Amino acid sequence: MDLRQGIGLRRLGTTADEFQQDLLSSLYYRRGTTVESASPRDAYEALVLTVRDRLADRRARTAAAHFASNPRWVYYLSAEYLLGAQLEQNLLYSGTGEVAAEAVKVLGRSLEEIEDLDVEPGLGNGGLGRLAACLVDSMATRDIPAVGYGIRYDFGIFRQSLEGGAQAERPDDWAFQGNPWEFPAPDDRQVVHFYGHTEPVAGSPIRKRWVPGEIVLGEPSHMLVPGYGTETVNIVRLWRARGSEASFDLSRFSAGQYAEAVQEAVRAENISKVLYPDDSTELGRELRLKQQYFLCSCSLRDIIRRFRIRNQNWDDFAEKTVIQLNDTHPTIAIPELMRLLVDEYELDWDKAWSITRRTFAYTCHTLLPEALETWPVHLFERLLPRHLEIIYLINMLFLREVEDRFPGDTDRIRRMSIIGEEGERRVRMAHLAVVGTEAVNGVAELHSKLLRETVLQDFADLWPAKFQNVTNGVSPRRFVKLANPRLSDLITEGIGDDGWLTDLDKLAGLERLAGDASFAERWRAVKRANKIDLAAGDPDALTDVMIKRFHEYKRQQLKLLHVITMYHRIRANPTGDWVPRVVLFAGKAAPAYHAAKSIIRLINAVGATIAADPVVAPYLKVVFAENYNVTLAERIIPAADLSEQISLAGKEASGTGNMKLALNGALTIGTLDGANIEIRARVGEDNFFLFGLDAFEAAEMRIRGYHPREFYDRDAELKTALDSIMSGAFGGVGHEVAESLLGWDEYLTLVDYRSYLESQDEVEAAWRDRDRWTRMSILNTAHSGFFSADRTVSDYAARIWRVAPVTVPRED
Ligand code: CR6
Repeated sequence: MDLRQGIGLRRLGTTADEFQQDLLSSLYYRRGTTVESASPRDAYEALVLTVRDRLADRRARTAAAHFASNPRWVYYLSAEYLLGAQLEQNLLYSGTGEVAAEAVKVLGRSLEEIEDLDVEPGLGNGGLGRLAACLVDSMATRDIPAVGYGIRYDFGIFRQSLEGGAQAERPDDWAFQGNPWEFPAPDDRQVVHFYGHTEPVAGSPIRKRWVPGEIVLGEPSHMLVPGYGTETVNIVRLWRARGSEASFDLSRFSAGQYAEAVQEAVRAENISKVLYPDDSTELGRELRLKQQYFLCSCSLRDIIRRFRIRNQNWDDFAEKTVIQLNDTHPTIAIPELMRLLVDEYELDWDKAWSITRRTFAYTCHTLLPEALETWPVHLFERLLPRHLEIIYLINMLFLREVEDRFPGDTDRIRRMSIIGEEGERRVRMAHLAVVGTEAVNGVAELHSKLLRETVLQDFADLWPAKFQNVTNGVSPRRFVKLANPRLSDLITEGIGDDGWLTDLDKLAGLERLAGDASFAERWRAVKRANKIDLAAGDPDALTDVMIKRFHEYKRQQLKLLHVITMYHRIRANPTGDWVPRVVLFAGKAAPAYHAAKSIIRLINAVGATIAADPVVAPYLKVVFAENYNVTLAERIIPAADLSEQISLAGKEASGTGNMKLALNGALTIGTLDGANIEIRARVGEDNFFLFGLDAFEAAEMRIRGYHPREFYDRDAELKTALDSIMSGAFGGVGHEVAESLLGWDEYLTLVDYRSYLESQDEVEAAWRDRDRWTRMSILNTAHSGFFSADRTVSDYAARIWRVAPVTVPRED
């Protein structure tokens, strides 16, 4: 399929010469500059455009193939995308890395220098956002027709720095110099309504007219999402909020009221300003809900627009469309689709509801009650009056269904209602998401089981078949091939080809090499070279990493108690045979999460004390790498020996950092939580350091009543560690951390402390036996193939989406 035929466009070349020609064209015609006067930014943008053109070519062929086959589409709705830096990835995916490296010489710069200018889009917070990016990558790789929808935040994530050891936040203006990867599509702009009131429609008991109080425009742009080893290029479409033309008040401007003249436009634009605005104020909560609705309204209208290009009949909508809700943030899409179908397209309620229910699927990503969203009814009433009416009707019909199944069980009805009546009346978004979808899944076996047995138990009783598990996965391209080229080459050599990049189970081919001394030697050499690149400390020391968001349930404080205990042990016995360790932390704490920020502060205080102690410093080093993001993860992961996955069992839904680290040959020390369980089952008990309570024991312990002081009194080393914090041994920092551990210890840190330390002793024993450690490391990689996001996507495709791939023909 040559789309250029008939319009006289030339085919893009594949040789270094041709690439160079195109690079120079980009520089002259699109940057408007010359080789002599090109700035580093010009060189960067010219290269991006040249690479982007090659993907745009494939994108055009993909769109044509999709149009021709009118397939069933997956639409992924997500508040976050952490796409990572694009240039290196797109060079790999377009197969132009080598020619580009050659071609850029004409600009007098190396590819590496240019790549340094490629900043990652800051459009997400943590695992959920990175998962979204891995899934869209794998959907394209598996030729699944898909669009990811999101918001183009100006400030999707803050930049973290340390000031006096404490986290400081600054805005991260990731697109300050523009984002050359993005294609604006102003013609697909959407109009979004807020506030106002509803009015009855004559002749219809159900339909309503919504008279809005505010109108905002959603302007889309898209980023290309190429598949690896295939022709498919999908897109992520991101919405940015703008005021309408009418939002600029010219008469006020003329009267010198400059701020007032633009206030409405500013208010509109605030919708896509930041991700998860602080919701501790009423205004903040309203802005969050506004954002969620903005994403859903724009995306649904776009989805319907796309549907109607090739289809006329609403009966086909649910056949042609599946909309995956990434957590509850886009749940408002359910009543929005009802509103569009009933009020705007005039379908009757039952038909609309049948379509809606069959269209959506919901992935839950948490078990923490505080993370399950609820919105005050009064907020809905003011911001989205029509949606509240629709939710009430959905709820009424749903509760009737419950009553039919469980007659007289009023307690159950109260528990299951979409409207929570305890205290302030609130809309329970997770309930709405379960009621309005065809499938609900958790993100790891344990998580899905706990969802069915605890948080969503009533729903699982009612609709057992609705509940599924799809274990998360990660992109082997980004997190092995791009992040760890040395290991990738060694793997390819060991297995014989690079087919593992799209069929990660092939890593099992490494198993037979686990006992091969010369292979093991090279495996170690790769790790060592990666550690030298990272430059966090002695490359021969055990590199022990804990990289993830800061949250008390993840228990960075437990890792810290281990560090403090090691510090005391070494001081007490300076001539002991200690295993040298570099303990590396990286991660951000939510700006308003004070307890997490105190832990960061204490880590740095302990690190400084150790660094200044000549007895301990040769054996123990604490490093805090600032501003953790995808790019930094790609540097740390290849250098890790030990992966800390030490959340309290039952709290981490899945984790995906655990998978990335295991794939790169780090050994895991972890609890029976989230995907750790599945990692351990695959890599083998002998190759995993297990400790701590399981989820059942942890829940029991909480119920029985837990007194952290008892653990403190019983364990001399634990006592010493906590006492040293309390007595100010670490620059007087950390009182509140110790106090919360001794007072309440929400996440049972002190309970698991002893077991964790014992497990760390086993880590050291294994580390001392170099050959054993290397063998374990190789086996971790060999048996982690299951954790490819390609497998995750295949699971979704087969069990939830029921979509078939569409092959995009190669250019011939
Ligand atoms: N914080 C889970 O906590 C999981 C990811 C992706 C999380 C984490 O265990 O791996 O989602 N949950 O499924 C939410 O964001 C609500 C996360 O990233």
